[in-house]
Amino acid sequence: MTPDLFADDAPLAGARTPLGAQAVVLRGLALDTVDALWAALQAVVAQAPFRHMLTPGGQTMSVPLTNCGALGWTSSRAGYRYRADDPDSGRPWPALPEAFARLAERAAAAAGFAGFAPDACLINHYATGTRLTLHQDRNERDFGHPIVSVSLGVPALFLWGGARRADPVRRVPLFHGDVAVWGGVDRLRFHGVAPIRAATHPLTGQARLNFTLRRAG
Ligand code: MD3
Ligand code: FE
Repeated sequence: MTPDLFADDAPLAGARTPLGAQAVVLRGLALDTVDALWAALQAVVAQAPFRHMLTPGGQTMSVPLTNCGALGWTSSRAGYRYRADDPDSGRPWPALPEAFARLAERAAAAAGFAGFAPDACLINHYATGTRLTLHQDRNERDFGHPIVSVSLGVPALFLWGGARRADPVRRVPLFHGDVAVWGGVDRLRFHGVAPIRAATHPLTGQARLNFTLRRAG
């Protein structure tokens, strides 16, 4: 029989799932501020809608994205880079909402990274069947800063690899309200998201939203 990683409900809020020496999932940490996060997200998306970017190889990414904060992550035929303006509108990215910054600081501190002050937030929108292939996050200037990730909506299977692409991958379910923090020796681990299974969530419908808060500049 194939074990079903989503057979069980989300772990109790407050539980911690260690992924590495300096990487942890803080279960349900965002639940007490979801309404503020969701309202702020709607305001960001109204100014900077989700869009499909091209990979440097010319493929369309299956997961549309947008950004908020002083810097936003972009991909194009020219490569990956952070930039201060939205290439679709020419305007600065929407400001980083207070609710995002406060949660990021709180999560980072709870994971042992005191004083985290993000200047960039990449927001991914997952529809049923979409996925994120294994990759490293290495476009930020200083890998000494951690990254904080917040999951909302339908669950996902997070793929947690090692320092090399070919290293074995652990599958970790991520649920609505979970917050992951990784830095230090785990900062450059390969990771991805398995294809999203059909599901419905009362807040997000069929979608999963993930935002990653970073210190990019
Ligand atoms: C990486 N996003 O935007 S974040 C990305 O769910 C990205 O949208 C995924 O990878 C998403 O670049 C995953 C969650 C996460 C959690 C723990 C990690 C990424 C991690 C630990 C080490 C490295
Ligand atoms: Fe990533």
